[in-house]
Amino acid sequence: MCRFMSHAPVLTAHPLAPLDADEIRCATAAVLAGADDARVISCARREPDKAAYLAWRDGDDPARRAPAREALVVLSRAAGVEECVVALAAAAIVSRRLVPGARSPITPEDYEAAAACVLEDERVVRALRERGVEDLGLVQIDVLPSGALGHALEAEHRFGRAVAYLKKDPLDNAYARPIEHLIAFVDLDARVVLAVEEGERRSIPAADGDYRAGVVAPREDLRPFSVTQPEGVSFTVERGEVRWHRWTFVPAIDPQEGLVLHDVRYDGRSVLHRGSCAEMIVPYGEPDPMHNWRTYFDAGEYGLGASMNSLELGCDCLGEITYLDAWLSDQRGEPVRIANAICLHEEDAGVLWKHTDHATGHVEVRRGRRFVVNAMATVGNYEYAFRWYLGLDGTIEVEVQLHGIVSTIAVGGDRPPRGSNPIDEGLAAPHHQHLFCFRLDLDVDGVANTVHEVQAASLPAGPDNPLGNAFGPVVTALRTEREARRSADQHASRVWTVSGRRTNALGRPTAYRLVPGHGTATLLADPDSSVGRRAGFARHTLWVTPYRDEERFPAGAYPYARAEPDGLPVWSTDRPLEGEDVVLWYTIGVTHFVRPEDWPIMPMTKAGFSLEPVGFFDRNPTLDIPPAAGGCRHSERG
Ligand SMILES: [Cu+2]
Repeated sequence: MCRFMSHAPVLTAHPLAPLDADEIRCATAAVLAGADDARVISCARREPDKAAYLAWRDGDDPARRAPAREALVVLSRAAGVEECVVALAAAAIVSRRLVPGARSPITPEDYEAAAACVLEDERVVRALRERGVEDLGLVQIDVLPSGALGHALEAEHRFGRAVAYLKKDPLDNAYARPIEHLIAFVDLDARVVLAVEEGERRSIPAADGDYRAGVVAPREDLRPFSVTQPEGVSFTVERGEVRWHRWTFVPAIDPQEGLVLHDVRYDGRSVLHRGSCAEMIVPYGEPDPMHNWRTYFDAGEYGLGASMNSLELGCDCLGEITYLDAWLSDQRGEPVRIANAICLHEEDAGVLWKHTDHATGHVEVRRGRRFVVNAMATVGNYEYAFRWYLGLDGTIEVEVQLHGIVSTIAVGGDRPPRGSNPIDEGLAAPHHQHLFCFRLDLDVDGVANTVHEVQAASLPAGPDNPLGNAFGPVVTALRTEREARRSADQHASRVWTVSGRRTNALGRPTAYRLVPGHGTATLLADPDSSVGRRAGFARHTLWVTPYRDEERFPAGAYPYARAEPDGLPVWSTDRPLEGEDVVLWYTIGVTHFVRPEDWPIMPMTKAGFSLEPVGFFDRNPTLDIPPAAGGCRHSERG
């Protein structure tokens, strides 16, 4: 029995709830005993076997036991990456194995140590002085993944490429002044500079990118805006499970994926067993040699969980908010708390439904509201908010909001940047993409599901269509993995339905459909390029695979500097899908040609998709939503 667990939090937590501080201490202490060379990369809940979990969740034996809680601790060791499973109740190691060929991501400690050692390196300091930079306190170092481009250092080292920016004061926006064509190659394990590469020198731009309060005079014509719920909120959080309206689910922060929603059910009926952004990449399109290697796998190479913000009431979130903390591990195995990592609240959602009877003037109108689950990550120059909205009508919307500061390149020298847009004096911003792959383990009324593509088409004119104006849906079963690699086609109103074995009152299978929203770009890089090979998942908007416990990350669990394809393009062969436990992999894609309005800080951009019930209910499930308190006075018009 683990000595840290005297107050036994595991006895009360939901089987899918994330680890707390005591559990992290317990798990890391077990695996670090006698492993002096080890650094902890992550420590998280090892999710129970799906079948065992569902047997417990759907079972009717009141004495049934929840699946035992286990932790997965990932270590960086001299011999490589090691995965250790710990049974928490006994503090016992269940298994440990080295993962062949895996390299660990850039942890927060790696990042900090790498940035510090760059500014202590004589070659870097000399190169900065030669460019007129004397005050190192004003230099910002960004540590970026190496990529997998066949660099001579790749075979022997896990390294990052460090680039430099010059600020005018310590809190200034560094991206206004990139110090071009100076790259330090940093060994992330030894934490030393391996090499310094210099290219064409360009003058440091004179641009000003300061956007801070106090620097910009605030406008004075906005009056306060507040959201109140005087009788309290309509949701509860107990043992890690959220209940709102007919919905239940368990939210969590995973070190790699960030926000995860587990076991999302409506009225007890299963809809989504697990949903998360399982990988995201940001490939750049600027061919300049200082920039052409830039591609970030923000989940697999940094960790979206490790990058989570502590959200603040009144700033990040408005209204009656309930926050959940996240617990991660530092490299020594000590728990790290991210306070207020997940924000839960209700939002007004406009009119849910309305009709004015034109004959009588009678009006019925109901206000909608939605439940918001939000978490936000800062990864380098960008912020990403991952927002899930649950609707009264059974709809689940997923929205990614993009914030932050664009990556920049100094303009000048012999060759002006060819893959960038100008944004300020001597400054441009490279074209790039943001591709977010959501892993959606849909279980619509049970695990056995079938996926169809539905799109609109005109019917040929003829005896059955004498006026030539008829049209209808064309429904195609996606029977195998190969048939299920699809792109979006909004011209054809293309959607994908996932149906179960249950039938509705009309005798049709109950279903949900995945409806693309804004952001349907796919990867633009050549399929044979390095990023094309490493991020093959992003070449299609949709993939469907049969559920496998181990198939979690679309570019593989350890994409750092991995040159060979991994993840979806490797697992996905041509396995059958009909009536299987299917997993949908949907990539939201944004291609960003930077606008002047995106500088010096971007106004929010959003992209997403929705999951909508289609015959999951027999009719509009919201007829019983009560009218607004106090009633409406439409009918009294003269
Ligand atoms: Cu962008």
